Parts: sequence; C-alpha cells; structure tokens
Amino acid sequence: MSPEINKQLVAFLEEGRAVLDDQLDRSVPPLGTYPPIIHEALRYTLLLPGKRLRGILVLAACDLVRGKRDAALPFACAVEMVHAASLILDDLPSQDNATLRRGKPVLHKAVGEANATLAAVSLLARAFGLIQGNRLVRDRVRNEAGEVLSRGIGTEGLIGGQVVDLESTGKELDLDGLEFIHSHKTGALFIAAAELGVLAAGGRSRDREALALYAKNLGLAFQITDDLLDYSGDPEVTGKDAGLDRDKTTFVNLCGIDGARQLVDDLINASLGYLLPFGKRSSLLRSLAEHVRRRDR
Ligand code: GRG
Repeated sequence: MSPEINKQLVAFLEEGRAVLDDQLDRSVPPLGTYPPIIHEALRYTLLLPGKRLRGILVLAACDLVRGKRDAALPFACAVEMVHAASLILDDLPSQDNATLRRGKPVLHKAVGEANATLAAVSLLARAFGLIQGNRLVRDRVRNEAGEVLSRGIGTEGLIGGQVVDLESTGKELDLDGLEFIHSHKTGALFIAAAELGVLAAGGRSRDREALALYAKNLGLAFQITDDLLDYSGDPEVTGKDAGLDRDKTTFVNLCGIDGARQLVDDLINASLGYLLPFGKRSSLLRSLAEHVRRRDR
C-alpha cells in the first residue's frame, strides 16, 4: 500500500470511528434513564472503544456506489449494535466464558448475566428500530435492509455459526467445518454490512452481489487474523482474552501459522478481485482489505 493510500485509509478509519461513536452514543438513552441498570448495561459494551469495522464497511460500501453518508449512518449504527449484542452473548459463561472485552471486564461481570442478556436483546431491538426509522431511504430499501440484517443474525447467519461452534467444542473439525463456523459467526455480519451500504445508496443488485462477495472473503480473512492474534496477540493490545480457543479447532492449530497466513492471503486476494469492476473508485475498500491482511489488533 502506498504511503498516500495508507494515509487516506487511516484518516477514513479514524473519521468513521468518530462519526459512529458519536452517533451510537446518541442512539441509546443517556445514563441514568430509568431503569438505570439496563441503560448502563446497554451503553457499556456498545460504547467501549471498538474498531467499528463493520459500521465503517457500511459507510465505505455506500461511498463506493456514490450514496449519501447520512442515509447509510443509521444502517451502520444498526450493524454495530448487532455486533455489540453478539459480543455480549458470546462472552457469557454458557458460551465463550470470556473475562475481558474491549479492554474491560465483560458485561455480565459488571451487571450480571440476566441484565447482560437483556441488554443484548435490547440492542437487537434498537438495531431494527434504526433500520425502520431511517427516513432517508425509500420504503422498499428499509424493508430489504431489515431482511438483510435479520438473515445475517439468524440461523443462516451469526446464530447458525455460533451453534455449530458451541457443538464442536472439544471435537476435531476439518477445514470445511471451521470455515462454516466462521463464515457464519463473523462473515455473515460483514456481508450484511456491505449489502446495507449498497442498499442505502440505492445501488444496483450487481454491485450488491459483488460487494457481498468482497465482504464474505474479507470477513473470513478477518477471523483468521483474529485466530493468529489470539495465538500470539497481547491482551493489552487486543483488549480481549488470549488463548480462549484452547479447546477449539482454530485456523492456526489446524493449518499452522504459515498455513493460516496463506489462507489470509488467498482470501484477501479473492476479495480484491470482486472490486475490479469498480476501478479506481474502490481504492479505499482495497486498502481496507490490505489493512485486514496486516492487522495487529
Ligand atoms: C443474536 C446477535 C446475536 C448473536 C448470537 C453469540 C453469537 C450468536 C454469535 C457470536 C458472534 C461473534 C462474537 C463472532 C466473533 C467475531 C469477531 C471476530 C469479533 C471481534 O471483532 P472485532 O475485533 O471487535 O471487530 P471490536 O471490539 O473491535 O468491535
């Protein structure tokens, strides 16, 4: 990546994060709203510093097809709310039993399991509220956006991947099984994000399909880099537990470090291929893919 493109990407990521942080903060009731415990819980994981990559993907996909940023922002916040809900549920003792998330104790340690679960459900409800409340897009777009997000979350998306993941704990998996889990647990929300960006822009279905495939490959590559970071990463830097996947098949323990890195390269190269029809306009999404290839947090 040239220094100039890298500078543009860093600026885009920083700006996207700031816009999303601000808009997410306004999209949930302020602290102290009655009943205070659930509003504290609702804000906790959502507003801790995250990379906001999925929300940024919504904005970048919208930009690519010359959409208006304002129309994409509610969809981007909805995706980040779904992501936060998935982190809260994933961290529960009955699921990954994590202790650390976004550099802080997991939500259920702060407010108890019942309130953490209720906060996740309310984030999901709010996400669909944001989609339905987006008056800057046509009715048809709102309806399709709701369907896209619901598919991304449901049993053919995040939940499907999580169920297979939980069932596979302690068992050996082959590459196909592992890819199923992560293309659903992680890839599905990346795909939904890219589709929502194109939808917000009123883009063509052929653009939506190309960007969904870009996001599918990017999402899986992101998960493999997550495994690589889990293996060698520092919790001080990643903000989450290292080594939680010890009893699970991961891309690193199945393919080795070099094999996992090769998979990342193949997936990133495939994702770049889907951007070719967009020519120069796709330079930001191309550099985003390169950023995922090299990420260290
Ligand atoms: C009902 C929404 C819902 C989900 C139920 C719990 C569950 C099913 C799925 C788990 C999905 C999950 C947590 C996948 C892991 C994806 C992943 C790589 C998370 C880390 O993402 P980052 O690094 O985190 O982007 P930040 O904190 O930066 O946002």
